[in-house]
Amino acid sequence: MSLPVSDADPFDHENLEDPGPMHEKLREAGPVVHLTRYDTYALARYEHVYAALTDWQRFESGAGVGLSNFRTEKPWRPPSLLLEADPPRHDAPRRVLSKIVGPRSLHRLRERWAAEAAELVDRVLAQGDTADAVPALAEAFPLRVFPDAVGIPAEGRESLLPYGDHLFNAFGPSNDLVANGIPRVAELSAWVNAQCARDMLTPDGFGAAIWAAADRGELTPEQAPLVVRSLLSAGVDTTVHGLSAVLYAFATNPAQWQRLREQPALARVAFDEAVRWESPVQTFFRTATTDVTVGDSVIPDRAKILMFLGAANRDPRRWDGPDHFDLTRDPSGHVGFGMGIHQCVGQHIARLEAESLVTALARRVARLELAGPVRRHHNNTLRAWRSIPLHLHRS
Ligand code: OW4
Repeated sequence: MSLPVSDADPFDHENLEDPGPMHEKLREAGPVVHLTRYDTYALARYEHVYAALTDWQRFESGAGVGLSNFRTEKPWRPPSLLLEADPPRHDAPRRVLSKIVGPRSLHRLRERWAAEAAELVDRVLAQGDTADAVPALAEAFPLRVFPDAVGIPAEGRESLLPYGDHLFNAFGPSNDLVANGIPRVAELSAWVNAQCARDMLTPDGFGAAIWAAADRGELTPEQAPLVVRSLLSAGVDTTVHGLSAVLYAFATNPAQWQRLREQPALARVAFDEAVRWESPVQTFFRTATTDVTVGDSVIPDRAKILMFLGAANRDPRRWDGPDHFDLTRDPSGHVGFGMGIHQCVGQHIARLEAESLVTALARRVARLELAGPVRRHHNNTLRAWRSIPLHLHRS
């Protein structure tokens, strides 16, 4: 029995700025590595991350998917019925939401979102040939179309980003990033929770559809607002940084932009390749429900296990030239949306947002390149961006 150890802190600022070198060390150290700093077990190879994600019985989510264990520490908000639950509690909320945000239901949004994206890109281009892609595109587009689709009012929706930022920080240790979010958490949570009530939601949105499922007895009236909360929690920061990732990928890989321009239908695969390449959600924890043998090592019952989605998505054992953003590759099987019963229920929304925005840009912009230094935003869970200055050369 051997157990490789590491004193790396995945949540320190150096690793949040550039996790690549740490990912490589963890992958090379062995199938599982004890992270002594947090007494948690790291999985960083694709094979083992995939295996754990598809084994919810031994790698549970119900004790929380952050570092803290709900069975011994009170969670900072009532747990999510989706992310932080396992069967059977997870089943009804998952079934209801998968239908509401599934590919068939989203069809009615395609034309509207294509038009919104075209308008936004035209507005940005009208202001000149440079723009900061993070606020001007990656934040502006989801903040426009997603809350509308859920059915919440325009007022206050700027609270969604800082709420999500704190939520994703709170999956990590109680470090400076979490401390910085605490002063606003009561205000932001109160606002988000208020939007989940039936009478706050427009009749045609995802939120109203969740309440209609409760009326049909598919959810209890207590479950409905928490399912709406999941959409508002998971649906904004993730797509903002996913869109930032695909824009950064194109800005730094001009040949791939030319390929997309020649073949606009590549917009969808480009987004999945960017999700593989950047892994906007870098990590989630699971909790062992029993002693689990991985390779030659035993993860003890109750231990927290940190799943490095970003490391798995660049594991050279699974991917050829993993560090290249390459539209000729088939990125399917990436674990950027997770895998198994918890795989991102909103992934079709994210893909449709990306397809809409990237297609609108490809129609109008012949070339895009960085116009200055990029800046990351550090978050304990997200591979996030603060600024991506772009030169947009109109076609
Ligand atoms: C990535 C996710 C993230 C944050 C919150 C929730 C889900 C939720 N999925 O269900 O509240």
